This record gives sequence, structure tokens and C-alpha cells, in this order.
Amino acid sequence: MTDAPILIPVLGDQLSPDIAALRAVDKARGIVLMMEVADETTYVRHHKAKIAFILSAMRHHADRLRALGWTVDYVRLDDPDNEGSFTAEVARAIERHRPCAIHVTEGGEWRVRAMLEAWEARFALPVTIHEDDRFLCSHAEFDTWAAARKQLRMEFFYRDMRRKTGLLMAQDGAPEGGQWNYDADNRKPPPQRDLLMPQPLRFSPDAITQEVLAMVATRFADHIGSLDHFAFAVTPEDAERQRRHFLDEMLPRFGDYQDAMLTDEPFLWHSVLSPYINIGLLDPLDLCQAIDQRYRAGKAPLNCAEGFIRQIIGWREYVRGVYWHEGPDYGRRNALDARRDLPDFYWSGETDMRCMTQAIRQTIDHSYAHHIQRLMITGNFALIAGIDPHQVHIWYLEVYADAYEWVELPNTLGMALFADGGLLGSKPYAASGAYINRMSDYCGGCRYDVKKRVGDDACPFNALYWDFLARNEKLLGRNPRMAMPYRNWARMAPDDRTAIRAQAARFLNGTTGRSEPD
Ligand code: FAD
Ligand code: DLZ
Ligand code: SF4
Repeated sequence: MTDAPILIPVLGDQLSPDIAALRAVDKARGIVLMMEVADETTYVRHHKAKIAFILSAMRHHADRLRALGWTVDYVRLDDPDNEGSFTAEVARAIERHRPCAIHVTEGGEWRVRAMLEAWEARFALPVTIHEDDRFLCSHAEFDTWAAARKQLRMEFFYRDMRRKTGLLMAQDGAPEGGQWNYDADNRKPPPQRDLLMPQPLRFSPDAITQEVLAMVATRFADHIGSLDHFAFAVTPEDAERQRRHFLDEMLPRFGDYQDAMLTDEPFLWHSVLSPYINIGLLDPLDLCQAIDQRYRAGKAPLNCAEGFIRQIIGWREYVRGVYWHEGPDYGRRNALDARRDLPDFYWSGETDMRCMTQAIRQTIDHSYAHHIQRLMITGNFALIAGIDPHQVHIWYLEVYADAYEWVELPNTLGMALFADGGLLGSKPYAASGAYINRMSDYCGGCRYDVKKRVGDDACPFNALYWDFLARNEKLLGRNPRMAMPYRNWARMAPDDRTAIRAQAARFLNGTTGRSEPD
């Protein structure tokens, strides 16, 4: 038997001491390799705060693993010998440590999967790639579920996950309260401005974070985003503080205002926990169990507890399943043949559309927007304006601190843009200004009139919405869930329809060019 060590590369979104590869190796023989590498910081031009968050959390995690007794070899981005990629850094580490094997936990995107799968041949060493069991649903389980269905609807997947976990289940195997889904209770318009509205905790940068922030400010000066508002937790202890704060202060009203938007209130009653869950600082099942307990203790209403748990064991697990099930070409789909370029204002927020400015500016400031802003403001605009899904996908992957391809891509391409032709959603989430007006206070202060369809001051979402329907009638006209809007379109006077389409064309031609087909 050899005494040679076992190398355990731990990637930047695997910051849990329980990650599968660590559990598989004896501490006495394992050498953990953590790598800050140029390829990962630039494969898309991530928001500065996203890079700072991940690198600082990685550095804190290395210290934690050392304190737990692991030997950790940590390669910093500013190390002059750093070769800039996972594979090249593993090669250098092999020279340093002469391991007899590699154990690694699978990565969160096809690009990284291909990289890890090539290591065995390249390094002539046994490489074990462990499945990432931070998720509730394994790849095999999702594939079995999908194979038995014509349509992959989240709702049925979610019910299976409820049964599997026992979350919010009554004694008799029925869902708590008799219904599986309380979404209908979770669409309240925004409340009056509330001086006591909770805000997420802000964590002052410690010495490690300050060093990372300085490095990111210099090295990634040309990436989108501000570091001035940086307040993310970068340790499990601080992430836990935000988790408790959410459970105490936000959860009891989370459901009611889940879809609401208010000017200059980026967070409302949202948890702002996704960055921590996605890199391993918080465990998703543990969080859902805490919410289940709050409900049972009478500290959270059912619509709030169910609404939150559905997002995690339903949507989060489901989109991941779809991402891996559909294969590496999923990201190339463009069912609606949308070919316009992403308008420049996505990078600056400089547009007269106040809803877009609000969603984009807070994204630039905080690397955060909540779900309805992502889906019904920036996503809806891209959908009805016919923006190239690939460009939209890259934008979302870059700008949000919680963005990894396994979760971002299906949400963007499938849910927001309908570019997978209806695999993820049974109809496009297309909406006119009326929806935004109902769910936000944005329209009041906008230079556009949300009630108008045509004219210089008409809300652009209105003409774009009808133009979207008209443009895509061949594909969407027979969708039963779109029957009502198409009936309304058909009922409009021909002159009105012509004027609306001309209005949309004028707006689009002044805002976005067309990209060439692949
Ligand atoms: P809360 O509103 O407090 O929700 C609770 C938790 O549920 C979140 O922390 C998250 O873990 C989970 N969740 C909620 N909705 C979803 C969903 N649709 N898919 C997966 N998990 C969900 N989420 C990401 O984690 N990373 C992304 O890159 C990402 N990109 C998105 C892109 C688009 C176009 C859209 C429409 C949604 C995207 N989402 C993404 C889902 C969702 O918007 C974020 O998870 C949520 O806004 C994170 O903020 P929060 O923690 O305050 O969420
Ligand atoms: C997103 C990211 C960034 C910005 N930088 C690093 C890094 O320097 N080192 C690292 O290990 N991981 C980083 N990550 C996260 C990886 O991109 C992520 O682990 C893969 O995409 C697999 O999900
Ligand atoms: Fe957005 Fe139209 Fe409302 Fe202005 S009027 S905020 S563009 S929906």
C-alpha cells in the first residue's frame, strides 16, 4: 500500500466541510487544493462583488478546513506562478505533492464537468468524481422521474420532493392544510412604504475581505458592478446570522409580498440567501426543515412557509435536474428565434423605463435582484423585445452573486425567455405594463404613461407585448394558455394593431440592433 497523498480539489462553490469528496478521504492522507484562477474569474465577466464574495469565502473556508485538521494547499490569484486554470493548477499541485489519486466533487456546469472528466487520462491517475449530494434529487432520480413523463412540470416534481422529505406533510400523507401550493395567496401588490421594513444584515469586511476587495477593484476594474455596497457574509457563521434574521423578521410576510416591487427597496421580505446556499455556506434541506418547524410552532403562516420551501425543494432542485437532463446543448436553444442584441442600458441602467432602471441599478450596486425583478422586469423585457437568449444568459450569469450555470441557465433561457419552447413553463411569462403597474410603484414616477400603447410617452412594455404576440403567433397561437391574449389581439381594430406594431418597431430600432444567426 502506498503512503502517497490523495489530492482533493475543492471548487469555489463547494465551501462545505461535508462536501462529498472530503467525506470520502481520510484527513491524514488528503491534501485539499483550492485554486483562485483567472479562467474562473473571467470565463464570463462576473460582477466585481460576485468575484470578491467567492474569493473571500474561499479564503475563509481554507482557514476553516485547516482548523478542522485538513492540510490545505491554497493558490492565490496574485501568485506569480499561478497558471490560471483548474487543470493547469492541478498539474502543478501533482508536481508538488505526487498524489496517488484525485477525489473531486462534480462541478456545477457542463464546461467544468468536461474539464474534470479529462483529468484521469491527462494525469494518468485514478480520478473519482463524486456526485454533489448537497442536492436532494440525484441525477439518476431526476432522469427516472423525467423518463416517466411527457411533460416535465415543476409542480409534480415538487410534490414528490415534499413526500420524499416529509416537509409540510400531515400525518395522513396529505399536504399540510390540504393543498400542495399556496401561490395564489402570494401575489399581493406592494404594501404602503413601511418604515419598519426589514433589511438584510450587512457584514463589515474583515481583513481578509478587505484584501480581496482591494485586489478585485484593481484587477477587475472593467467588470460591471460596484464594491461600495459590499456587505455579503463570507463565513458560515455570518450566513447563519442572516438565515436567523430572515426566519425571525422576513419569513412571516415573505409569501404575501413575494411578487411585489417597491422603488429603492431591493430586498423587501426576500431572504437574500441564494449566494450562501449556492456556494455551500448554508444547507438547503436544513433551512427548509427550520421553516417547517417555524410553521408548526405557529411562527410562520402556511402560505409563507410553503412558498419558500417550494422555491428550494421545488424550483431549485427542478431547474438543476432540467439543466443536467437536457445536456450541454440546452444553452443553444432559441425556440422563438430571438435575434436582437442586448441593449446597452442593461450595463448601466440608463433608460427612461423606470422599472428597468430600478432593477438594473440595484443589480449594479448589490449584485442582487429578487425573482420577480429578474423574471418580470429584465427577463420580460428581453422576452418581448426578442433579445438573443445567449446574450441574456451571459448577462444574468455575470451580474448576480448567486449565478452558476446549473441554476441561472434554465431560469433565464427556459423560464424567462421561453427559448426552450415550453419545456420549463407551459406559456411565456410575457406581460405588458399593466402587470408591472399592479405589482410595483415604479410607474408613478416614470416618464412613460403605463396606460398608453402608442405615442411618444407610451409605456414601451405595452407595444412590445402585443408585438411579441403578433411576431410569434405561429408558435404560440395554438397554445391554449395563450388563447385569451390572442383573442384580445384579434379583437383590436386593424389600424390599432398596425399602429402598435409600428410603435414597437420604432422603439426597438432605436434601442437594439439585430445579431447575426449562429
Ligand atoms: P428568495 O425569494 O428569498 O427565495 C428563496 C430561495 O429559493 C432562494 O434563495 C433560492 O435558493 C430559491 N429559489 C427561488 N426561486 C428559484 C428559482 N427559480 N430557481 C432556483 N432557486 C430558486 N437563482 C439562483 O440561485 N441563481 C441564479 O443565477 C438565478 N438566476 C435567475 C435568472 C432568472 C432570469 C430568473 C427569473 C431567476 C433566477 N434565479 C436564480 C432564481 C431566483 O430569482 C433567485 O434564486 C432569488 O431571486 C434569490 O434571491 P433570494 O435568496 O432573496 O430568494
Ligand atoms: C465563480 C468563480 C469565480 C469567480 N472564481 C473562482 C475561482 O477563482 N476558483 C474557484 O475554485 N471557483 C471560482 N468560481 C466558481 C467556479 O466557477 C465554480 O466552482 C464552477 O463554475 C463550477 O460550478
Ligand atoms: Fe416600466 Fe412602463 Fe411602468 Fe415606466 S410605465 S415603469 S416603462 S412599466
